[in-house]
Amino acid sequence: MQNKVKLITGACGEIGQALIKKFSKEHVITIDLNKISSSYSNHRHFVGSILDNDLLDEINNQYQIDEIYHLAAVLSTKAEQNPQLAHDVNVNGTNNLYTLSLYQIKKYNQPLMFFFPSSIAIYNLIDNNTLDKVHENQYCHNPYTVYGQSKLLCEKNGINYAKSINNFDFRCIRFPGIISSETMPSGGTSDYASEIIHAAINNNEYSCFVKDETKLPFIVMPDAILAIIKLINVRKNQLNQHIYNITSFSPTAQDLINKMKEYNSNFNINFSIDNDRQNIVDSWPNDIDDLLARNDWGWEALYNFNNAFSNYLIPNLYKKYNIKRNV
Ligand code: AKB
Repeated sequence: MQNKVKLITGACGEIGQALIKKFSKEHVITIDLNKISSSYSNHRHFVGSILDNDLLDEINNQYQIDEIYHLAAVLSTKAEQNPQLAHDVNVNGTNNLYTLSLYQIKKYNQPLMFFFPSSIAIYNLIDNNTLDKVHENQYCHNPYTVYGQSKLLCEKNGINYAKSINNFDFRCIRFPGIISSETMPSGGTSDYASEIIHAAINNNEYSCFVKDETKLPFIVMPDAILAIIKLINVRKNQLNQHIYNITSFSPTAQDLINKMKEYNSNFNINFSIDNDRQNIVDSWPNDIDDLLARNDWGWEALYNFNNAFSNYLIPNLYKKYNIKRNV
């Protein structure tokens, strides 16, 4: 019998690439529409779609899977532009992964941990602008975007399977915007944060598509990965629920710009507001409450707003772009 494997979908996305690195010594198989650039000896990559049932059957027949990290998704801006694609990938694709999990549980009669990244997009505060930190059960009845609706539906389906199928261990984090020094996001709406940072470090002019006062919760990628690893390693009986908020800092777009001006005083920025994207971020909370994650599995971000820049983003960006001195 071969070793059990972890399956990562959406492996070429930002979280996927970081997670593969983290699991470099473990037996991992991955799926993505794209070829993967880095590969480890214990890692087999399938180029294909989570909508391709033949591919999922092949994987089901060849492997025993004990953990699934289902990261493949169409993000908020792209989903609004292409709702049918978003529904197919985000809802039908996730259902296919649930079905694969159930086959595996039946075949091997072993627990299967299913990690699902949800998002602050499941909240809708478009008519309720509050400065309070939003709790897991608030404002989540009618997400503003197709993306938020699909994430919420998949959360509910995951919880229902976990309630009815003993070995199905469903764990989910609602992520804020994630900022990485390694990769650039695409298709999302919180992308402006990474775009500001990468543009400033390269001394490129940037046209910001949201207003300067726009405020969203964010974390940096090492904390996103830390959270996933912490959540999946905690004993199931320690978890009081399936879904957890996590966050670190909540800057405005102007705070991000000011911070980058500390590193590049010549950074040139203008605003060209995209009303559709502005409405999306206006529907999301300014801040979220992650007390449940702190209490149940000891969540705590390593990075705050200041040291995220001084200790993680800036040194790594200088390295990545081969910048020898402060720009
Ligand atoms: C997006 O902007 O769509 C994502 C998210 C907040 O889930 N980054």
